[in-house]
Amino acid sequence: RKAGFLGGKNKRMFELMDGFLKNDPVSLQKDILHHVEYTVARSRFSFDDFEAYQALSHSVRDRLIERWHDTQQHFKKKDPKRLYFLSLEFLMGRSLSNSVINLGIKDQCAEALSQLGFEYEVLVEQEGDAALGNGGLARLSACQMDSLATLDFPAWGYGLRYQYGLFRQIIIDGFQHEQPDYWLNFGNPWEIERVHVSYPVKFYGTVEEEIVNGKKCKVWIPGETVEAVAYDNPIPGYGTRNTINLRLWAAKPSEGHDIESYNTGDYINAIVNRQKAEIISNVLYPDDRSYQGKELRLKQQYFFVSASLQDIIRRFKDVHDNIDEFPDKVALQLNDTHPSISVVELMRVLLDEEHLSWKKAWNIVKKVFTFTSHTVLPEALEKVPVDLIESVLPRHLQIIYDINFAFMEELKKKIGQDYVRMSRMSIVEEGAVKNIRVANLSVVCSHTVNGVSKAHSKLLETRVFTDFYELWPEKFQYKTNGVTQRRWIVVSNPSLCALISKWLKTESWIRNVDLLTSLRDHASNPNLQHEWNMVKKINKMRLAEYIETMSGVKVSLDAMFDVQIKRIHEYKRQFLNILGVIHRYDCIKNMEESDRKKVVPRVCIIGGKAPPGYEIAKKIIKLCHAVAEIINNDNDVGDLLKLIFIPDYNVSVAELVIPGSDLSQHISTAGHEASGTGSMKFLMNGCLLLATADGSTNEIIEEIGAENMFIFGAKINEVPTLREKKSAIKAPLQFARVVRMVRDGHFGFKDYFKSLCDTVENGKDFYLLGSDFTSYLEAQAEADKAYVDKEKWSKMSILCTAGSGRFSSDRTIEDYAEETWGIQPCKLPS
Ligand code: IMP
Ligand code: B1N
Repeated sequence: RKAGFLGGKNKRMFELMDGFLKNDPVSLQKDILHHVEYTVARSRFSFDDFEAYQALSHSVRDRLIERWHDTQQHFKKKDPKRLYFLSLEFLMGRSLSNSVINLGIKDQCAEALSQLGFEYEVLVEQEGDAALGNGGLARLSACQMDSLATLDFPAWGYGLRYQYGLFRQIIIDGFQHEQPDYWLNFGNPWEIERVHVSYPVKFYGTVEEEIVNGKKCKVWIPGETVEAVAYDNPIPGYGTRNTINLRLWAAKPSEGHDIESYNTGDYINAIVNRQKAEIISNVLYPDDRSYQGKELRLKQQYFFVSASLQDIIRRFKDVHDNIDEFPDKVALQLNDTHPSISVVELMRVLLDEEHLSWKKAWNIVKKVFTFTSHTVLPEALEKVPVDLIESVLPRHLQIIYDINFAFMEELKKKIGQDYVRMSRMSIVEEGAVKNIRVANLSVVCSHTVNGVSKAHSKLLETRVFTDFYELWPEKFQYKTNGVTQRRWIVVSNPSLCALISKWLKTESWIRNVDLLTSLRDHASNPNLQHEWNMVKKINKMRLAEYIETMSGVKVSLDAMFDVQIKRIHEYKRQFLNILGVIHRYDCIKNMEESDRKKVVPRVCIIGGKAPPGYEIAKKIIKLCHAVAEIINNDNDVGDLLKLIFIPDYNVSVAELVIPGSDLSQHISTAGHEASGTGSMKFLMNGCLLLATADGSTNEIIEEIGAENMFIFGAKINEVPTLREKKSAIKAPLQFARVVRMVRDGHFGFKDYFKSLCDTVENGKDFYLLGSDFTSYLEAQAEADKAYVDKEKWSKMSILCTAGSGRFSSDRTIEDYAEETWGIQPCKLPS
């Protein structure tokens, strides 16, 4: 280990450090016991699993901190262009298991613990999830951070440190109830509080004019100031010492907060008011895809953006005097439109604080921002009422108007006086309520706009941003999403990981996932197939045990485990899945006893959270329980069919469920799932997909072939026509029959389910469940047929894993680095 310069006290300090912490089991044991005694403050002769988890985590944390320091120092010395990934959501899940794998110390930890009388696997289970996000978008950020670290990119993540993460779902009588997730209750060893890294963030107030150096300047006099305090979360790479940072901001009252009240002697009230500042980072919004233009949401967005930009500019200025070089050293990635107010904030800083000209400031802004859209529907695009911005961020509203004015002038030059088109493209939406279209702002101010799959990108070009695509086709790109094989195979499926390494005779695929394709050569090998099936069986056993403890239902391991886990949304069509289950049930009931022997037994598993205010989604959850109640207690059916709802689906539940699944469903109405990433995790784990040709599924088809999947339903370009014609087309009889069973109260709660049934009948059925139903049942029948042919199924399963390499976030990040961000790896010497 090298000290910066070896004179005086530095020399002494260097002498006192005996290199890095060691990773042999004895050193780990010493560290664990040290933390038991001095950090957790328990006696080393009496501590329980949770305390052991804490002590182990602190020992791992120490190792992360060493690497974190070295990495940051290295970045500082090399001064490469850095990527800053701005996201309002990160779904990190558990950190212990992931860190231990990435540090390469799992076996040593397990051995150290077993001699102390503890089991590594049991301690891992003590950790709660960090759930600072809703679903796919947030978990994607987490996977991408893992890849950025592993590939040695000089990158940082920035986000918000919510006190309350995504709500916990509990089910009472089949209904979803939300409980707060106060995840910091037992402390969080994975973060480092930086009390001294804090910035003031301003809100409200007025804008005034001042003369600076003989020039007129705008000055924002804020009405409220809140302090942003940094919490750093080290993100270790795999097979490298590089450890990058995820910096999350927490809101704290600022020193100057409400000085007036102190002066007027209202001491108690002044203290109470201080607490109000903390509300900003209190709670994560639990609705994905619905925007309500809430003041608190806007304040959250601006709060984290303002603090992050102050931090980024400060870091830049530490080593650079010339602000013109900013775009050579900084890339700012907007994860959807949620952080997009940062384009305006950077303009404001450059204009009002750096006193640059508009032209110079705009040139910088245009070169640093890149934007990724995760949405398909135009109506899901974020809009903020002008009145709201005017009150919360008065100076920003002026700048937005100025950006829009300049853009409209530029547009006029290019397209002439086409006012209809101009009003479509304007950042300002006129109407009864005047709104800022945040997506338009993001497209105008970014040099690159990415979609999250090939199909999504096409939709962006032809439906969502058509006018912009015509104007600037070169701005538009796409990077198909990916997931990290470290968490989704190595951490969550250790048996499969070992099997793959054995057959590929290397562990290199963990960093170089393309190597997985070599599994294709062995897909028909009976030995591999046998071992492969054993691994699946072990994982199914784990899952079956979980199901039994959670729901009391015993499931057969011979049954096909058929899984749909994701947020509950009408477009994701969990309702279609349940109607399919009802159809299967109905068939079994009406069949001759002798025919029942031919039925392929199924365990249908559904899990996911409904946004708290989304009534129809909540009814779908209740329907699942109501149907399960009847089916699971019907002796005619027995092991042939079970329906299970897994409550409180989250990242760690996914890590358990995905490896134990045979079949998984990704059945959104085509054209609605921008990408989908759950499918990729199943694919990696050798689980077959039953899916519509939507989002990234289209690319999975390209990679492993439709013959190795069960694809059904209308295609993206067929959906609009089907929608127009649907009132003229009668739904198939089978569909009408199962919906009728729900309507007639076969599963109880007749009145309650009425509005749910109404969504798919009487000419409505916006998500086309009726028109896709027949082909859905056919695909299900195909899956049954394939499942009984064990050899065929095993081969298909191996081919899934073999073809999953393209869906690694390593590939996504490499593409972004090269085509969008222009950054290079910056690796710590080992
Ligand atoms: P998809 O909708 O199947 O593409 O799901 C994407 C990913 O989001 C899943 O694989 C999970 O990692 C994550 N996810 C979805 N819903 C939840 C949730 O309620 N809690 C935590 N993670 C979730
Ligand atoms: O982002 C994922 C995609 O794989 C999914 O297809 C897509 O639905 C998802 C507002 C969202 N889009 N929009 C959101 C999340 C939170 C929020 O407050 C919108 N999530 C997606 C990753 O690309």
